[in-house]
Order: sequence, then C-alpha cells, then structure tokens
Amino acid sequence: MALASCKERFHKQEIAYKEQQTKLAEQQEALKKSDELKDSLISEKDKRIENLDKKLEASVEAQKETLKKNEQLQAKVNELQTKIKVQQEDLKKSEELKNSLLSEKDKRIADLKEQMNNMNKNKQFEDKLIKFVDRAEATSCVPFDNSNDIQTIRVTGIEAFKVPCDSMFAGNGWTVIQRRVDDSVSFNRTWEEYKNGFGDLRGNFWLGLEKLHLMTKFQPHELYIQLEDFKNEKRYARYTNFIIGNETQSYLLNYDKYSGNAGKYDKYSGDSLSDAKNRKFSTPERDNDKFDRGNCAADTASGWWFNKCYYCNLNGVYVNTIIDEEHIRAIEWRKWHIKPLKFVQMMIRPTNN
Ligand SMILES: [Ca+2]
Repeated sequence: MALASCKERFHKQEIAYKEQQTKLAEQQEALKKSDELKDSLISEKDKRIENLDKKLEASVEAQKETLKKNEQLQAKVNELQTKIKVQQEDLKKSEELKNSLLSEKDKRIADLKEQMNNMNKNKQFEDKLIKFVDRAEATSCVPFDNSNDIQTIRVTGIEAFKVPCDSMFAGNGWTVIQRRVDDSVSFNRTWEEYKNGFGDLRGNFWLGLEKLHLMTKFQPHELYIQLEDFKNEKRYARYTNFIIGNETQSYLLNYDKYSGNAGKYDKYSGDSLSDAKNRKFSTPERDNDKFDRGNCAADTASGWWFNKCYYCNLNGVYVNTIIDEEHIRAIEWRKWHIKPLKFVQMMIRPTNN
C-alpha cells in the first residue's frame, strides 16, 4: 500500500508537475507574447519618437533657416538704413557745400560790385579832376558842357576874362560874343570900346575885338548867329572858319562857308554876312569902310565890318517897330528882313570840339 500510494502520489505529483510545466509554458508563452507586444509597442514608440525628433529637428532647422533669413533681412535693412543715413549725410553736406558756395559767390559778387563802385567813384573823381583842370584852363565854353552861365576862360595874350556860355540854340559849349535884347545899352561906341568890349554879359554886350582875334587865332572856330523878329520868328546863320584879324589888320573878318535858314525866299540865300567878309572893322570915329563918299559907322551910330555899307548890321540901333524913324539904322539882316530885329546873338565855338 505504501508503494502504491507512493506511485500514485508520484503520478499525481508528475501530473501536477506537468500541469505546472504547461502552465509555466503557457505563462512563458504569454510572457513572451507580452514581451513581444511590449517590444512592438516600444519599437512603435521609438519610431514615433524618432519621427517626432525628425519633425522637431526639421522644425528647428526651419526655424533656424527662418531666423537666418530674418537675420539676413535685418542685416540688409540695417545696411540700407546705413546707406540712407550716409546718403542723407552726403546730401546734407552737399547742400551745405552748395549753400556755402552760393554764399561765397554772393559775397564775391558783392565784393565785385563794391570794387566797381569804388572804381566808378575813382573814375568820377578823376573825371571831376580832369574837368576841374580843363575848366581851370578853359580857352572856350566847351569844357563847361551844357552851361548857360557866365564862365572864366583863358586865351594866350590876354588876362583871363569872363564870357557868357550858351547851350540852348546850337548844342553845348558856345561862347557868346554879342547879344541884343533891348535898347538899354548903346552900341554907338568908340574904337577902344569895340576893341575891349562893353555892356552887360547877362544882357546886351559886345565881347571885344581883341578877344575875338586871340580866341580865333589859335584854333579854328565856327560862328553861329541866332536871329528873332518881332513876330517871334527865328532864323540862324552858321559859318565855318570864322576868324578875326589883329588890330593892325583892323580886325578883318573872314569865314569859309555859310549854312542856315536866314534867307527871305529860301534858306540858301540867307548869307547877309557875305558883304562883310574880308572887311575891316569901322567905328564912328574910325572909317575903314569901302564907302568913299561917307562914313557907314557914323551914319548907323555903330561899329561893324562895313562895306558900302552893309547887308547886315547886328550892332545897329535897337528899335521896336519898322515905322520907327530910326529904322534905317536898325539891327538888320536884309536877306531875311529889312526890318528891326527883336533878338540877336552871335556866338563861336572851336571847330575841333
Ligand atoms: Ca568911308
């Protein structure tokens, strides 16, 4: 019995063992399966992790790239900003330079203007000085420009003397040598008086034969005669190379050519002085005329370059109307009027001026 029981027990034990073994195998199998599953899961997770890693890495890379691009952009922006700043700076400098140049040029222009002004002032001063010297040494009215006043002139052979200048009738610089405006000054004068001059330089006067001789001796002169009648009509006669001889020659009168409008019928026939050309001067007490049977100067109570006797006498008696009984002695210019004249003025000017 014991053995049987043992055997049974053993058998039982063996069955139990086998059961255990099967269970163990099952367990192992299950465990194995579980491990495999785990492994599979792990592997799957690894893969996911790997994927995620990759994605992350890619994302990081992308971010890096973006950052890099941003940085590059920023650098470019910075570069541009710097360039703009530089350009602005350059522009500012350029404008400053331009302004400075402009201001410099303005200054230069102002300087030049001032220099020109100074030069003009100097020139004006020089001109004035020259004018002053010219006038101080004036031999005629020419240096006195447009004067209508009394000036002092100097002519060789005589002391400085005063003359009226005229710039109204025939341009500037004429020296008036005779004038008649009314009857306040008598022209019934002696040789000495006609030689030296008489009357009022601002009215009726005779400058003097000696002065006329000396003035016309050294340079050629023109003679200009202004005439006006009582109807206020005006005429003129102009002569080239007007010259008066010396006292020994009895102040002989000469000229070259007549021009003017002092004719009665036409202007060309207006030369009433032609009769006095190449004639000596006569005064009432000094008869140098060509009138054998009489004394023209005494008859007309005046001094003139008489022939037999005259076609004009600008030193005749001043009368106011044609019916005046004195009219035969009147101031006359016969080629225009056998009538008294209201106004007469004789004046001379150097030809080379
Ligand atoms: Ca005579």
